[in-house]
Amino acid sequence: MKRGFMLAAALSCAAALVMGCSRDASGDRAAQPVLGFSQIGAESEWRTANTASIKSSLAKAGIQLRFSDAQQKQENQIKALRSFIAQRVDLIAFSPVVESGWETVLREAKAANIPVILTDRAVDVSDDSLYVTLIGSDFVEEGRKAGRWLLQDTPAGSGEVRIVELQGTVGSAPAIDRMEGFHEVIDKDPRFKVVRSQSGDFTRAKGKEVMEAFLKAESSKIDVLFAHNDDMAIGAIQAIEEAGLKPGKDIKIVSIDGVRGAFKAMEAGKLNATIECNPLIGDQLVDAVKAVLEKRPLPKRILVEEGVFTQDQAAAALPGRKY
Ligand code: GZL
Repeated sequence: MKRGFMLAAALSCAAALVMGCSRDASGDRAAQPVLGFSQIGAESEWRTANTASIKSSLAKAGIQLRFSDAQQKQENQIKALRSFIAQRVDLIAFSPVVESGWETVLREAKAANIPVILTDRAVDVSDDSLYVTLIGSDFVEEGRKAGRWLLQDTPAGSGEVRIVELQGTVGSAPAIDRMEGFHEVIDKDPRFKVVRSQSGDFTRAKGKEVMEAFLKAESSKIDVLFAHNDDMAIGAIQAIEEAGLKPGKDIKIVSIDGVRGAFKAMEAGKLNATIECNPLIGDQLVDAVKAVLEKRPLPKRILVEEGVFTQDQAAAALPGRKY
């Protein structure tokens, strides 16, 4: 009897080792794998949808989630990652608020043999073995798509096109890359000139505040607003209306994300185009977690597919939008 019990215990422990399950409070092997997730915050409709997708997919997959909201502060994310390491979770995943400053804590995770998956945004590290994979969009291409939309929307032979730009969070991968992609396209055409560019930190409130400042400071006409996300564009729309101008007409607006609020603004004629940036990556994260636990190889980069939506498509597309 004793021998049988010992054998069963040994087999279950071996199974747990293979599945990579962590220890629960009593130090016994927990039944479910445990993932520590550090989310940037709840700064935008996009982020809220991203969090909902991750929580729902992990719950469906039976992966235990320890979730932390960093309120857009890097120091809170680093604290959360260190806490996950101390808890000896099976994996860590996070969306890094900015690209730099992660080397030390990622080395601590590596030293603890805890694999790290990046979601949404990239990190700038000297050794890319510090993370398993990055699941997210191609932000440079999103910036190019915004530039291409503007070129095709501008009549041939038009005069100078004066652009103001609401940047995302300073130092974040989407802000850096979207600006790069946008300029890669518009800088080829001398008519286009970015006359003001400042961060609105991806939020509606800051987007409105910075747009108000642009409108007050700019003596000459502003023709176009390029916003790195829809939430800042929606805030800017309020500022443009309060200045007595017509958003979408007096000032054309192109932004990025493709959230429901952007489709409603396009339906109202106040936004001209939104470049989709899909936040619904929960299932892709689950697939990556399972691959890591089962020691299957993963590509360093897992891309998310997305499109471009314009005003004329808004009404038909809105009912089917999932975020
Ligand atoms: C993009 C994501 C950005 C969104 C914003 O993948 O990191 O952060 O564009 C969000 O809406 O705040």
